[in-house]
Amino acid sequence: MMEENLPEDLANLSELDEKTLLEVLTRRFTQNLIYTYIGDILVAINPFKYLSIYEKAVSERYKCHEKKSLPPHIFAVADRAYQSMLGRLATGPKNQCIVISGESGAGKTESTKLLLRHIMELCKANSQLEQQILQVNPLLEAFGNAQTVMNDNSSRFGKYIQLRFQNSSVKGAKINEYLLEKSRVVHQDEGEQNFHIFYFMLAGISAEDKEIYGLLDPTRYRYLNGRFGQDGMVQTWCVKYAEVSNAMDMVGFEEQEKVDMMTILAGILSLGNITFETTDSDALKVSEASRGWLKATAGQFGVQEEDLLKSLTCTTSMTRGEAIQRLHNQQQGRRDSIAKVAYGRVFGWIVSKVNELLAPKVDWDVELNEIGILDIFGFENFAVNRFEQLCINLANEQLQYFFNHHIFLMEQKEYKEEGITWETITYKDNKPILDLFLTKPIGILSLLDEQSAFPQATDRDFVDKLNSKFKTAPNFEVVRNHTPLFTIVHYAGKVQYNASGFLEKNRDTIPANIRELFINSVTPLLSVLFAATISRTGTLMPRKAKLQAAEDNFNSTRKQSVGAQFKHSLAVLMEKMFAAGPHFVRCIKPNRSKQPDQLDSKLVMDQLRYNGLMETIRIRRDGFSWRPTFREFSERYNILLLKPDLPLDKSSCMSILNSTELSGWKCGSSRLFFKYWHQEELARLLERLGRAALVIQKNFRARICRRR
Ligand code: AOV
Ligand code: MG
Repeated sequence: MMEENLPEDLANLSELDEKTLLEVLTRRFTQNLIYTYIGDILVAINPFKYLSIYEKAVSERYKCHEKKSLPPHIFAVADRAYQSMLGRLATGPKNQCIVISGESGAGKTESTKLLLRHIMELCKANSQLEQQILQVNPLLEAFGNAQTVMNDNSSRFGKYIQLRFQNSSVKGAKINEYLLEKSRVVHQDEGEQNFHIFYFMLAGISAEDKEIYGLLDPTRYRYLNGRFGQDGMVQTWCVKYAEVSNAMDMVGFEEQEKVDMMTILAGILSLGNITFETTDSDALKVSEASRGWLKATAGQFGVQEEDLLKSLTCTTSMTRGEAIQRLHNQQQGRRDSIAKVAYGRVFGWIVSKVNELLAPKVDWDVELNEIGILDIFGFENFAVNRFEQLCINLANEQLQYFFNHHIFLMEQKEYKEEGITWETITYKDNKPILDLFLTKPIGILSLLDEQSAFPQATDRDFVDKLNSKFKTAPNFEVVRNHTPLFTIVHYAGKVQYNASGFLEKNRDTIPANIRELFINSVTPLLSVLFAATISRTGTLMPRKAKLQAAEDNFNSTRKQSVGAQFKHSLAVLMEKMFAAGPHFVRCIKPNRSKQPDQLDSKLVMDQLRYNGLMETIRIRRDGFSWRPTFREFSERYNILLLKPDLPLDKSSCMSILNSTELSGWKCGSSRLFFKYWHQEELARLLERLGRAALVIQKNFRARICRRR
């Protein structure tokens, strides 16, 4: 195939079959052309190497450009979202969302960073706010990303970044985070690591600070599996630590807050080294050997040693208003929950602090428009898949559904309603899988909640329930095994889940005495984290508002299970996204070994298939992605006839269209049907008429004013 046979837009392929599609993408990839359009959708193949296509000179060219005039690029998506928000491109909602999907390691987070960078360039943000917004990423990645077998920098939380604009300039940002994988703090599978920040800190901290925080030889920490930097990463981590520390300063964290954060992290590491042994009376106690760690942890957490000991070994329960204490024998589990909850709170606090610092500083009545960028954890299928993978994969199902809904469902529904001749394109609808998870009262999450409410229920009971309810469901498979296993046939493939720990993780309760322990900490940040209310919107509330908010939000969400909370936040997110103008980036992973210049045809083909890319090409080639109503269209383009007071109806639309050379559009009963490129052609006509139109508009307004 010659260069000229490599289309930049797959919707222009005349011959369409899987083989051709794969061949085009492969050839483009070998020429480092990682981006390809399907109409207005961007397909991006992870190059796993540095490409010179992100330099400043390039991003300059992609400012307010015409899509056809430049090769496909992630910057073009940012530009389009920005122009759409400003209403420069077409009719439709002002708020925009960019939805990035793809499996783990496909390049979503890197794409997000490039999008952010380009949008900041586009709006020529004032340099401080711009820098702050850009610095949030290294900070969140340090605390929320980790090495997994699929991705060396895998996002272990989902995020929706909302950039807020007043006209064309950015005024602030807000981040929503979803479901940090806290269990990673205390356990990592083979070939995986803890959150980056632990390694960065241990590698980058000065000898003096190490002493202050009470940090010891990194290979001694059990939560790091006794491994540290065998692969020659220490130098990199050291640089990263400086970067994170710098990012914290830039975003606006105070010195004391940084010190507290690091001390808490050090405390978590020491805590992990506390072990237990059986006493003569068969109870468990802290082993003699780990007395030193107990003391160290207490110091780092700023709590009394006896209090820490008590919260590790005793359970307090309230019976008839009286606190009853009893020894329990799950110290190890207790130790790990303390570590998880402390880390989770630190992460939540960072996000809330960032939101506080980046909140738009404008009057309340100023109208702000928004561009949201969604970067979640990609589809995962490991050797062992746990509760976290179930939630992650559910989120991916939801995104796939969002894509299908926009691209196939809504569009084809409108052809039918409006009497457009159309040969239906079938696509793989994943609604049944979503229903399997979300239906009330018998979806997987509801059944999980039901079981979680019984203190005596086991993970086995939960799986038995699933088996009996879903044995005939098309996307569920029963697994006969003494381990509680079950299989879900996801849109992106079959995943076998191990339900051990599901109930406990779903309940995620913090024992009362752990909370009390931390409230009494002399480390200011720790006591704030446990005393203060972190509102649902992610901001720390001032003390006054606290009680009320505690009633309103916190308590109610606390009582909810993790599954129910996640389901709720997904629903809120979807509502927001459905109301915005969507832009899609579909990331493809070229190989499993994270190598440059290697494309595994089978792996890529699988992704093309489950993403529904063949069908997407077909609908973008034959279909009409822009479908304004007569009113919307005439309201915007009547000006092309230099008669702004024409009625907003079909006849005006026809007059406008007949006055242009546009072809290939169709007319329905209440709306017009256009190819995505028509938007640009009309925008160009508007621009050409711009000056004249402006003058006319001005005169028109003046006339109205005089009349009044
Ligand atoms: P993900 O976000 O989709 O996975 P990342 O964006 O973290 O994946 O990408 C994984 C790795 O691929 C990065 O760390 C880079 O090394 C490389 N990479 C991705 N995109 C590019 C690019 N455009 N140019 C150069 N290298 C790239 V996960 O978060 O695991 O679902 O939870
Ligand atoms: Mg990621």
